[in-house]
Amino acid sequence: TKEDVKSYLFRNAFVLLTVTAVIVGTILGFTLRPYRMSYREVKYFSFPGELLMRMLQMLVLPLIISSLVTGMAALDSKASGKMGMRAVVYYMTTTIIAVVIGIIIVIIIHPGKGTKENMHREGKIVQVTAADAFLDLIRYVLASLSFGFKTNYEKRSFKVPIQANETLVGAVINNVSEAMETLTRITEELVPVPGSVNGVNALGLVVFSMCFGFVIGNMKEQGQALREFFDSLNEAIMRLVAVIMWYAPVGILFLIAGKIVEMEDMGVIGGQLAMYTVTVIVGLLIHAVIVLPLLYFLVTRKNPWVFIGGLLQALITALGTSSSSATLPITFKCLEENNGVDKRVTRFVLPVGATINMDGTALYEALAAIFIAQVNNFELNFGQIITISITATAASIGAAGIPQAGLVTMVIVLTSVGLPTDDITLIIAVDWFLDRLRTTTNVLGDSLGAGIVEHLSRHELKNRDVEMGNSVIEE
Ligand code: DAS
Repeated sequence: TKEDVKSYLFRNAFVLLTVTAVIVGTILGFTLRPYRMSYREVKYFSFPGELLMRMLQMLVLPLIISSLVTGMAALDSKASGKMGMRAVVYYMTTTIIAVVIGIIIVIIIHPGKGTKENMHREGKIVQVTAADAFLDLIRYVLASLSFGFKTNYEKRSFKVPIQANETLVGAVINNVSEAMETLTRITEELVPVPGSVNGVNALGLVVFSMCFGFVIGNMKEQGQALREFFDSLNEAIMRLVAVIMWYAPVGILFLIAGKIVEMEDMGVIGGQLAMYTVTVIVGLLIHAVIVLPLLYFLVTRKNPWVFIGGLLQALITALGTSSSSATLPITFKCLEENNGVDKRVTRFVLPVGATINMDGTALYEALAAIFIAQVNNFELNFGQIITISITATAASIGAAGIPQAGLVTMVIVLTSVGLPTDDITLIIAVDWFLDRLRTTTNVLGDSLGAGIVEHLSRHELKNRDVEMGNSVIEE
């Protein structure tokens, strides 16, 4: 119908605008670079981009809470249990595949060449065994649960960085607003991350909102008021998202241009680092362009490229913001409106995915750790490679969906095999760029996951519709 044609054009106008924003932003950035703007000028110039970041972040918190609560409340416990299982199996499988790709690629391409000078660094390398890591974990949990770790245990007495354990304990929050501060603190303590923004302890919020939604879902009439409240909150947030989407192309343009204007000179980036960058790109491409679409096709028998086409705006927003949390509102819009994914699935699966499922980050962490080992002439044995793959998975789960969080959780991976954490500085120069690519991969993984989980859960969803007397749309 005429309406359909209109909405089709409308949608594509959006995608076109966003793609144009990336191109114009890149050109503008490179054109202005030679003028060497001062720090202050760059800040002013990047203002429209910063504004987009902030607007999106503003929505993340109420969006995560309202969508998870309503998502959980809309399903019966059996359906949510099954759906949750499917999501977790998908997350784990794809994350492990990503890690394996990262390891294989970095071993084959071998971007890091140890030099004589690097050999002196060996003094810095501390051997940490799996037993050390395990003992530290137990000590930490005991200390923080019963005695308060700050007074009785000096943080530095742990061989394994405590933030790995803090992630674990952080899954249970004692104060919703405090949860939002935790991550910022951890981030600031470790490395002064350039351009880091206030983070949200999303994992704690996810767990809390799920429990809350589960309880309300089982409350029958008494829960009705709360169900309606969160439903309506969710709807209101999504309407705000619709407004912000109009501004998104402008924001993305300036985010990209601003970054190009302020980035370090390419000349500083040596041969090894360039090779490393290429290796990361190759790894991410294999995962995002081959593995994930193939998996989607094998499970659903639908064309993955049509699905990915509907996601373009979310993917470009991820590229522009380098934050999967900030992209979350747009991911919702794309999946629900362009790809018609059931809201009960997106609400339930997306916030969890954006928090714990980070294929790009996992691939990158394993790859970067092995690169650092190569630079240090540090021979990794098979056991250490396994350790890296396990800790890279954990580190990607622990990383928040904020810019360069993956760089911070790298510490966990490096320490697990005794590599010097100072060497993270070797890769900082290119991280702003690689961060954007891995964030895009992360968002792609979450979105395809929602499509896969919806397909696998179609019977439960249909049964629930029948039960609730909703009109069932036949496939
Ligand atoms: N940039 C993060 C994200 O939002 C993760 C990372 O730093 O790897 O996905």
